[in-house]
Amino acid sequence: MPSQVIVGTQWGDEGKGKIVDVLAQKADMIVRFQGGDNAGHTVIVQGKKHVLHLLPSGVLNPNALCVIGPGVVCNPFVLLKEMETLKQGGLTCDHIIISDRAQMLMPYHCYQDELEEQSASHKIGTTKKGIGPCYADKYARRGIRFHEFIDFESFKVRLKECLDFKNKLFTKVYDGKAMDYDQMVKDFEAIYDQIVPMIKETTHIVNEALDEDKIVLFEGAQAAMLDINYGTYPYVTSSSPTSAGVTTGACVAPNRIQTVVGVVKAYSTRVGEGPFVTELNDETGQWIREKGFEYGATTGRPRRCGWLDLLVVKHATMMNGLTDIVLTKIDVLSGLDKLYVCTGYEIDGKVYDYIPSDQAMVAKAKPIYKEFDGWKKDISKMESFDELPENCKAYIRFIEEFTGVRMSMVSVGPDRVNNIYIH
Ligand code: 2SA
Ligand code: GDP
Ligand code: MG
Repeated sequence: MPSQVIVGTQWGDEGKGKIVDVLAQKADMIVRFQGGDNAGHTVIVQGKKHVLHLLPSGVLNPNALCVIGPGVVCNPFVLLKEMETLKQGGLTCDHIIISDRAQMLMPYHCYQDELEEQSASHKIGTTKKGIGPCYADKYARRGIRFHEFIDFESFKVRLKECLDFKNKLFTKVYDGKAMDYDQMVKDFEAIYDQIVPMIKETTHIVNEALDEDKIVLFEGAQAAMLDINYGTYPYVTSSSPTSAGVTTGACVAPNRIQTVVGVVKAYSTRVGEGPFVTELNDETGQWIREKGFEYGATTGRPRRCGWLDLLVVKHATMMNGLTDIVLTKIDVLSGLDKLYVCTGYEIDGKVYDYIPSDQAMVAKAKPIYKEFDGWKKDISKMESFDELPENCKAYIRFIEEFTGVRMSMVSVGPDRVNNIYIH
């Protein structure tokens, strides 16, 4: 299908980066439409690991245009560092463009994120990459967009205005330090020549590619439960990491979206604060963390681990209009005697088959589990569905049945080649 959206269905880190890289091998264009360098997408090709934050995970295909779309909050310093790392590894970076409408994530956004997290009574557990403050400025209409960077003299005036405002906030509200304007101007001057040639009007580029039936991937970062409207608010990120986010974040009309692939991890993880109904604060949780190497790809934080919550995946199915599911990391579960999948919540004696909006209620929810027998065999080298142990097949089929979405692929290892294609 020419237009494919790839989104996370849980709390992120489902392995979207790996799946986008696989699909990108046949794509003409890969577009990021939300988020920023809070994302951590790991791609492994022939044993070599690449961790991407701002760059689309399809960047390893040098023939596909990589677009940092209008809905992204882009820290230009981080972007250049990431490109530098790729270049040092012998990869090309001349196929990357930034939307002139994308928000510039500024050094003061990162500092604000840090100060806000420090002083908050209810910490969100952000990545401290400045994401929330940058989106807040965007919607307060005081953000700086990339097209404003091109005329450096007027950019300096905007920077002064914005920094004066932020410095008042830092020193008077947060008891923090003022940031130095002259130094910031110098830092931006130093990256000007590298950034400006990448700034383009991307909405036409993307829509023209769709007109020409080119294969365009829209790569979501974070996931459904971190969605600003429909996630576990306030413990969410500040964007819409869903297929709906593509329409506003990449300027693509809803009727142009054909395939929506939801990436489902075979168990649940979450980084940061907020309710997590199937969390395992025990040896099994620890076992999954170590076996699945569940540590933040951006911050290195240990991820909280738990059983698969199909209420969460069902919620993601509805809000994204999933046409396909790709299941990842099921190889991690090999070796367990029993596995559990959550099919409902019990809250104050009442059974819920959907996720309530009030997080205080979700925090009280008791998971209703369906039990599965485990399997012992290592499945990470298997190449067909038929080869999988029967108990593993039953687990997979139940996910398909419960969500009503066809499973088109099962990922059984982190490398680009560790996949079982089903449909
Ligand atoms: P933010 O920084 O404002 O977006 O944080 C708000 C919440 O969103 C969560 N969040 C994430 N959750 C999972 N993975 C993310 N990316 C990194 C990774 C995270 C890391 O791939 O591992 O390295 O820690 C990501 N980005 C944001 C965040 O934890 C907050 O709950
Ligand atoms: P993303 O944010 O959704 O792109 O996911 P991350 O890259 O943050 O985290 C997923 C982790 O799981 C990475 O370390 C991947 O290399 C790894 N991974 C992806 N798919 C699989 C899989 O099927 N099996 C195993 N064992 N690891 C996987
Ligand atoms: Mg990640």
